[in-house]
Amino acid sequence: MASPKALGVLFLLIMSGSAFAASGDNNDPANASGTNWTNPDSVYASDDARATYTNIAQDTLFVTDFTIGAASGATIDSIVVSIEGHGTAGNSARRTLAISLTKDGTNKMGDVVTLTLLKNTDTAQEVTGSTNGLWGVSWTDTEINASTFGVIINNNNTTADEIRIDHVQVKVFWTGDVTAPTIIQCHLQGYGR
Ligand SMILES: [Ca+2]
Ligand SMILES: [Ca+2]
Repeated sequence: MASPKALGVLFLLIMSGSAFAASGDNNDPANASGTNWTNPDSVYASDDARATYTNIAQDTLFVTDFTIGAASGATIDSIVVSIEGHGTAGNSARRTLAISLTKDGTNKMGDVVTLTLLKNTDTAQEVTGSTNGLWGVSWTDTEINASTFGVIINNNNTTADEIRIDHVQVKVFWTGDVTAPTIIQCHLQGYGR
């Protein structure tokens, strides 16, 4: 039996690319605003505190600053938006949202996709662009990592039935991490003697 001293113990920690971000991670927003939306920043977390909207003007809810952390030089393959919330109307058209993406935090880019919320029951639902997983838009890692990248949400209906959104998340899938892995810690203990 080898003595404990003779046993080599190797600890190796490798970090790749940007700090712990991975393709396909769920990302939470850190910025939200919208005229006539009440408590817009409630969309940051799934906690049953909700942003609500009862106006008939279809004002935009801007949700940005997702800190995606896509690798430098990566090819952006698809973008998935998840909306957790519900509506109060019996008529499903009055629980329907129009969802699109933005690069600059203000203007819609590419596809606008509709999503019908459930009645009075929070459920997280995922949506992707109708043309392809990129919402009909080309994206660079710089654009996807920008604090102004995000989701634009509008009530798709002009009635005052209440819309309630608990949580908004974005998943971005990418390939081609061109950043070489970096060994940041290496310990060799008790090896040999
Ligand atoms: Ca909830
Ligand atoms: Ca919430």
